[in-house]
Parts: sequence; C-alpha cells; structure tokens
Amino acid sequence: MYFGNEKFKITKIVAREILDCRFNPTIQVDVWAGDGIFGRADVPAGRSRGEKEAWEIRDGDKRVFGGLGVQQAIRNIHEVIAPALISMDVRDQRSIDLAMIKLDGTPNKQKLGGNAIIGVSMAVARAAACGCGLPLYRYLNANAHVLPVPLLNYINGGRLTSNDLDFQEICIFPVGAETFRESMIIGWDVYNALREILSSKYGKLAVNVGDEGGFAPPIVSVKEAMDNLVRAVEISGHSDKIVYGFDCAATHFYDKEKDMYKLEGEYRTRAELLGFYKDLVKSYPVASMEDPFAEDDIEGFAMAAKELGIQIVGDDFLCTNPKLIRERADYCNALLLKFNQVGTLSETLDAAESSYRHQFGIMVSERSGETEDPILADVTVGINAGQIKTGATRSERTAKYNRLLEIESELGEAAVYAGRHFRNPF
Ligand code: 2PG
Ligand code: MG
Repeated sequence: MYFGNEKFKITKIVAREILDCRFNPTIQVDVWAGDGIFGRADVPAGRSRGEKEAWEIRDGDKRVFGGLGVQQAIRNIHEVIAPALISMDVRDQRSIDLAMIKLDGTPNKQKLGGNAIIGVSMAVARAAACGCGLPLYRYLNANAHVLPVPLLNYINGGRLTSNDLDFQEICIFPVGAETFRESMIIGWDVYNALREILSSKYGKLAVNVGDEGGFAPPIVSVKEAMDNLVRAVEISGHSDKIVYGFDCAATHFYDKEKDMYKLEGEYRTRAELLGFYKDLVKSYPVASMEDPFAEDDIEGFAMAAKELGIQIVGDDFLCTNPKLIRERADYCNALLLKFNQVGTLSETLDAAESSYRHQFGIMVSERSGETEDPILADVTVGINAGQIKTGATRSERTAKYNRLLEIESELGEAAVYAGRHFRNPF
C-alpha cells in the first residue's frame, strides 16, 4: 500500500451506459482521484462466449434494449463498488481488484457482474497511469517495447456473420513485416485485393462485412475461403511475409449429444476433425489455430497440440483464467488473453505471467462487441505480447491499430516488432 499520498486517492467513480459496435449497451467507467487524476475505460462484450467466463450482468427487461441494458451493473458500481474503493490509492491495483473480488464473493463475479468489475479495474489502471504522467503501457511495464503481430481477421464466419462458414475467423498473420506500420501496409494491400477477388467471383454482396470488419462471403468451405485469401496475398505480392491463422471456435459446431463436430454439413469424430486440420496445415502455411475443439474437449486439444505442430491457442478453453491455464497447460501452447473473460486487470496479468512461465505464446484479443476504447493495445505492449487479434476494419478495430501505431512511433528505436518470433518475442 502507498500510504499518505492524497493525490492518488480515489475520490469518485462514475459509470454510465454507452453503446458498443453492435449497438448493444455496455458500461463506461470514470475513476477520479486526488486533484484532477482521471481514468476512463469501456467494457467490451463477446458473442461467442466461453462457459467459464466471468458473468456479464444484463438487465433482462425486454422493453429496454431488448433486455441487454446494464443499469443493474451500473448500480452495483455506484452503490457497492464505489463506496468500498473511495480513498484507496489508484496505484494499488491488486488491492483494489481483490477488494472487488471479495465484495462479489462468487467464483465467476456473478453478484456484482464481471462487466462492472472489469470496467472499474481498467479505469483504475488508466487513472494511475494518468497520475504518474505515463502512458498506460509504460505504467504497466518499464521494459515495454514489443509491438505485436496483428492477426487480421479478413474472412468472418460462425457467430460473427450470417453466412454459412463454420470457422469464425480466417486470418492473415504478417510475420514477415519489419515493423507494425509495415504490417498495416501489407494488411491494406491484401484486404483490398481480397475485396476485388470476392466481389468479382461472388458478387457485390460478398464484400459486406461481419461483426469484426472482415468480409462475410457466401462460402461454406474453409478451403475455398483460404484459396481466395491466398490468391489475394499472392496478387498483393506478400506471400513471403504472410502466414495464416484460424479461430475455429469449435465450441459452436460441437454437438454435445452426438459427441461429434458438424463441420461443412458433415458430422465428424474428433479424429476426423483432426484429419481435416492436418490437411489444412499441409495445404497452407498455417501458423496458429484457436479453439480447434470445443471448450471442454481436453482430448481433442491434446491431439491438436501434439500432432499439428503449430500454435494452438486456448480461448473458450482457457477463458484467461490462471487456474484453467495451470490445469490445461499440457493441452495447448498459447493463451488468448481477454480481460473481461476473467474480470480484473490483476487476474489478466496473472494469466499472462502464468502463460509465460508455461512457455506459452500470448495473443491479446478484442471481443466481437467492441467500443472505440483502445486499452488492449496498451496492455499488449505493456506485457510485451507478440500477438494481437483485433478484427479487421471499422473504427472500433482500427482504434486499436491506431494506438499501436502511436505507441510504435513514441517508442522510436526502442520498438521491436515481434515478427516471426511472435510466440516468444525475446
Ligand atoms: C473470439 C472472439 C473475438 P467473442 O471468439 O475469439 O474474436 O469473439 O468476443 O464473440 O467471444
Ligand atoms: Mg475465439
């Protein structure tokens, strides 16, 4: 505890209802301390959520925002959380997060709401950085210097669109760029080449975009989607700089009763699905696969981690939860890090640290329902993560890229783009 410095003591916490990029309500939190210290954070929302995620409190009153309002979570901030945190030092992130965890008292933050708690937790960090006169990434880490490789989600499927592609995200990964800025230039070239290919092959409607700003063409087959993407990469002249990544989000095509996966219209056993993945890895330079099996399919994950020879990322499988990371570390080799899955910044940092100690790669991730808040860019650099996943186009996604461009120029020569070392930047 940092006693006696009035300047850093929390004086006021104010939360309000705002809208995310899907026009759904979410929470914005302002934290004030001392004399003019201020931090603000917005809470994102997932659509393809893991069962073990921190609980998101929604009002349920169908007359307002179809039941998705967050007024109760906001009341919890004003009436329960704020009174307990007033006078605490904004730099004492861990004690503040622990105080909220204790006030909630449930294992998944069900009482006060994971959405309420993470909003306060992030706004506290921003206020602390403001009070210290530092950008957030620098406040989090004096040695922050790694710029992540962006996993650019150019073909959207699954729950992010209305097409029939089962994989949720088909992405390029510009590992051969020299800088983050160059990764954006490469991204622009490929995105625009892909637009041309898709609209000439499938018609104008094929270049409408999904929830994360990638195209949502009427394609069912993963290989067909990949062939188009690979062609776009070839046309743009960047084949030597790009590998590929998927978020299979397999929880959503798993049939629990049959214990089978329904992919591209066919029921498949675990072994058959693994065979499908092996074929993909053989056919294209795939470097990363997220949630290739359902969230509790340890057997499936174990096979993928052992036999595919690529990065296997746990999203629903790990839920950014330090306990799950410990228990499941042998069955994947990278963490998808989403703050609101676990519900406090301290636990998010624990999850990152635990992942590094297990020799994991870390990919910091947006949610499909984002706001303009770019906080995840700062946290990505703050933990020197080598990878970020934040969709494709549209301002709630580019806000994160823009912040990374800003950080890269601010760091100047100290900035290191993770590139081909994305799993282990140094
Ligand atoms: C995912 C994410 C983000 P959501 O599954 O990785 O891309 O989707 O936020 O809906 O969970
Ligand atoms: Mg996912």
